[in-house]
Amino acid sequence: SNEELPSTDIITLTRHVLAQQFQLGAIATGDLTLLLTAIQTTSKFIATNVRKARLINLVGLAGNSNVQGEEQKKLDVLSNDIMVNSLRASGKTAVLVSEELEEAVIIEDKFKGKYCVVFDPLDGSSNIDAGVNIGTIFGVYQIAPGSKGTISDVLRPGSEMVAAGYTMYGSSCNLVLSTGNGVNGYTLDTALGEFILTHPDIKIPSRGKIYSFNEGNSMYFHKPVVNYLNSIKYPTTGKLPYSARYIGSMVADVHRTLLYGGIFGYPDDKKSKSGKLRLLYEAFPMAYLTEQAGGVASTGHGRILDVVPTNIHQRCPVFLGSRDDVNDLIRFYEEYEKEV
Ligand code: P6P
Repeated sequence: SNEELPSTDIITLTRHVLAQQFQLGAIATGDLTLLLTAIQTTSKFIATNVRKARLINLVGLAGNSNVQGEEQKKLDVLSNDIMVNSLRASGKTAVLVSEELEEAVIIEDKFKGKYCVVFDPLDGSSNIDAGVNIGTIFGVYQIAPGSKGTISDVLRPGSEMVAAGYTMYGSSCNLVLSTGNGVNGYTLDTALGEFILTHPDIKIPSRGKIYSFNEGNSMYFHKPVVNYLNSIKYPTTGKLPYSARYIGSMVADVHRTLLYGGIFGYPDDKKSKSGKLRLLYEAFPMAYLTEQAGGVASTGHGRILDVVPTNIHQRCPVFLGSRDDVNDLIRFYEEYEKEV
């Protein structure tokens, strides 16, 4: 019969990454692929727990113990524990930085590998009760040649990352990843327990029609941001105004920006002098993905990926998205800096 035969050529994340590593020639030892497999496993665990937590919250169980009566760990703590344990057990990591941990984790020699992973295990978790999409954000450095794996291996510009990605937990579980050769999106097939390639070679449109800022901070915004926003809300050149979309969960706002185009911004302002988003495990990975998808990611004063971190939890202003839109914003900073 002519009904659609199931595709026998499904491309799993692991197969796709391996194929890309082989394209890089013999240097690929498979270590990065194994590390990414560990990251995939954590994403599946977290997806399950996020879904379960929604169910448990929905049935409105009393207090904060779950059906087994165990102490209900906060989801972001649980997600952090899953990631630290899985990444350590992979034997491929040397240094871990988590939004949940004040200090970096230096992996003991027995389990030590050559990669450093910086991550926010469950970004936007304050939104979970509202059913808003939340996610895991991660970036990967290879330890510097000759280094044993210390904090200095992660206090490096995002341009030195070898991979970055996020997993978004929503109606489906989407993992978006780059290992330096473009950006690909995978969707978790829960029946197979595999991430399947669904968005090959994501390219962000050169210009969009959406701006994504928390305008509740408008009274604190610096002049260049005010002037830029006015230019797209009250266009004088006969163009249509941009549409406002702000979810308040970085993974969801960035995912929409990568697919639809436009600009996402969390500026520094009079209230937050370096903005709110963290440099290592929010700004760097999202800037890496944005550039790999053909977009621009700026602090307003320079390329996000060129920033040299001095503290693993420092914050950074973020403007990222379509090339033409972010360049428009940068021009307002350049004009302002000429005036002062
Ligand atoms: P605001 C979530 O708490 C988060 O860290 C990011 O996911 C999100 O982009 C940002 O904060 C939202 O912050 O101040 O607009 O609520």
